Amino acid sequence: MKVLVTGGAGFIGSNFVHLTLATRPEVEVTVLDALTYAGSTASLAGVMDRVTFVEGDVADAPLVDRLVADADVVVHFAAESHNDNSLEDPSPFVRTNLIGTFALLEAARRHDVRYHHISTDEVYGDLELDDPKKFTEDTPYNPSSPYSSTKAGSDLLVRAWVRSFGLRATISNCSNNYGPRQHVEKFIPRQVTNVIDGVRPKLYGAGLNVRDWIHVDDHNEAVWTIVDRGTIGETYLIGADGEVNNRDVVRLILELMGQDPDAYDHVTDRAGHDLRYAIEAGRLRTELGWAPRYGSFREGLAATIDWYRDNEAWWRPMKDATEARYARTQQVVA
Ligand code: NAD
Ligand code: TDX
Repeated sequence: MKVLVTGGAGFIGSNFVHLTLATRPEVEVTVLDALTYAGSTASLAGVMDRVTFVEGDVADAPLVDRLVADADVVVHFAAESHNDNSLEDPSPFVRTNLIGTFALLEAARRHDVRYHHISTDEVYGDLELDDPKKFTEDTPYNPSSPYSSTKAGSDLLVRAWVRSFGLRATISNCSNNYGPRQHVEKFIPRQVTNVIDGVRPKLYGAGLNVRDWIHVDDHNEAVWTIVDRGTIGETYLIGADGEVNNRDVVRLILELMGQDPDAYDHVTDRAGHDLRYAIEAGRLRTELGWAPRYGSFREGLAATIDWYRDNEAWWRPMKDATEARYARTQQVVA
């Protein structure tokens, strides 16, 4: 089987490539990645000689057409992925997340190639802290940010291509991922690398916002489960019942790294900051038989902290520029 992995030099995509090569020797992997600030071939260290790597843009329709024509399956991870960046400049989000997805859908339609679309729970907006309900496949779309609205738009393109053109596609909407090779702009790697550098973690607002954490390998196992056994045209929510508020995550990072759990700062809150995400993954569990392997967030987080301690050469080149960007918009408030 030949798989085209877009965004395979980013966080989740590179972990997907490593997992695929380790567990599915029969699969031939081609990676298409533009190597933006968020992508690096260093994330494919050790496997570059086992993949076909193409540096290019998912919005480059002729290139995408050629690569999709040669694939049996497309798994589309490539995206502009960071909410804070989308508030500063939405334009690359519209281009990559919408125009890029459109180019892939048109190529998959022309060549009748199976397509799997990677998306996020953020398309559903947010929940109140005390809402007993979680997001399900039937929750109405209600995105808050330029990032999540472009992801929502891309999901709707996929649904229309299934209905109107018979595209053989599935969609998955996953909750917040953590694990190795996540960019230091994101919450957990930012705080872990701050602590390594002797800098206090930075909590947006009061820190009561809740995210539903899942290990990246559990997400990627679920993606393969859907590619293997998912029903064409369906959407599957992926989550591992990992709800924790941001303050508790920061306190746990500090504790696991041998620091005072109260040694963090509150900084300027994110505009439009979603309060809570929570996934009900019943369809994936009961219909397709998937279950997460990482039972303990504490253990998964401890292993992730070890990865950042052991791989400073991977993250150090991006750390200063990331913090300089944050310093322009965020001040310590308490
Ligand atoms: P990331 O920012 O770490 O990686 C994105 C990758 O896409 C990078 O390698 C980048 O170079 C590449 N890319 C960006 N623009 C491109 C373009 N125009 N053409 C080709 N390649 C391009 O993102 P991530 O966190 O790994 O997210 C991957 C996917 O998973 C995204 O679709 C995101 O919406 C989705 N998702 C992420 C999470 C999460 O918690 N990180 C949760 C749910 C869903
Ligand atoms: O320094 C920080 N301090 C802080 O309190 C940062 C960077 C974030 N936060 C908060 C904001 C969020 O409530 O932590 C939470 C997580 O923030 P991010 O890592 O930016 O993730 P989020 O905005 O929840 O979106 C993530 O999950 C869904 C991914 O970045 C998306 O790509 C995915 O779709």
